[in-house]
Amino acid sequence: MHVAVVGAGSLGSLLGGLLAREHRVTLVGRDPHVSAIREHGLRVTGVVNLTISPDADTTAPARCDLALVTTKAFDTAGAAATLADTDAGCVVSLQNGLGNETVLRDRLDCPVLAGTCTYGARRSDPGVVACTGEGTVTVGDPDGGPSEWADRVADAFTAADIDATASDEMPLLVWQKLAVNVGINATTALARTENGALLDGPASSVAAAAARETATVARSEGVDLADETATDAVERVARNTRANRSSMLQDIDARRRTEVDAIVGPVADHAEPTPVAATLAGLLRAWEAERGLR
Ligand code: KPL
Repeated sequence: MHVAVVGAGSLGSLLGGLLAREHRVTLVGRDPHVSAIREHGLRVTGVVNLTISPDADTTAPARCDLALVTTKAFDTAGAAATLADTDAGCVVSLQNGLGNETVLRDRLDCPVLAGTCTYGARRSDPGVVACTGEGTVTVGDPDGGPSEWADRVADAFTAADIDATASDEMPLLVWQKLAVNVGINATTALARTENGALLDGPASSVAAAAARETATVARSEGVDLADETATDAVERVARNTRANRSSMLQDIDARRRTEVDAIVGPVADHAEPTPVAATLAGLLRAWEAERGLR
């Protein structure tokens, strides 16, 4: 299978490197990362160790069987533009936040799937990505229900030794992941702590309250996410990734724009009262505004 990965940041580079063990992979990203991969290959360090040579380019290939979108949520329209001239069999969003599949579907003429991924990744130098934790990939129709493409994509991941499943319950899984990201990313970004600090530290009640608000909003949107399922998921992920700096904290550390609008926005800006999420979003947006990032 030919897989194009649009957004060769940390997660995209890691998944592309792992998939290249079995498939032809084109990593679509920016220099100097792309040039480094062309010259020396991609080095994966940490939990998985390998050096591999996927294709790397700043533009998408003319054809591919599968395109994975791993850009930041605010770059989704840009990812769709990158893929506009690509004849792709199927596109899978493996991004944070809500609404990415709608943006892709509105702009692309092929099946679009939703996906979640629990691998941890961090990019250090050009051409290098660290795997900070092995995880699983789940793909499926964003509206729920069976999908032949989801089965095919899960099989392609599995063939490359990546634990993957196709699910017909993506709306629930996407909202559950959102609860984890609202609870963990926003809180750790503002408190400047590693994920493990949410297990029993002073910010743990903030993360749990934000997860409960996410579950309330999910239910009001017709997705049956229980409060306890959301708070349990936050606790489980904080435990499994206790040494990680969340992607939002990494953005704050690097003084980059965060994914606050796609992650916290759907909860903070909802008609349901969500005071904790609204406070988290307000503080993160103020941080961005102060630095001219929004
Ligand atoms: O997805 C993540 C992120 O950092 O974006 C979690 C699961 C919170 C791991 O850090």
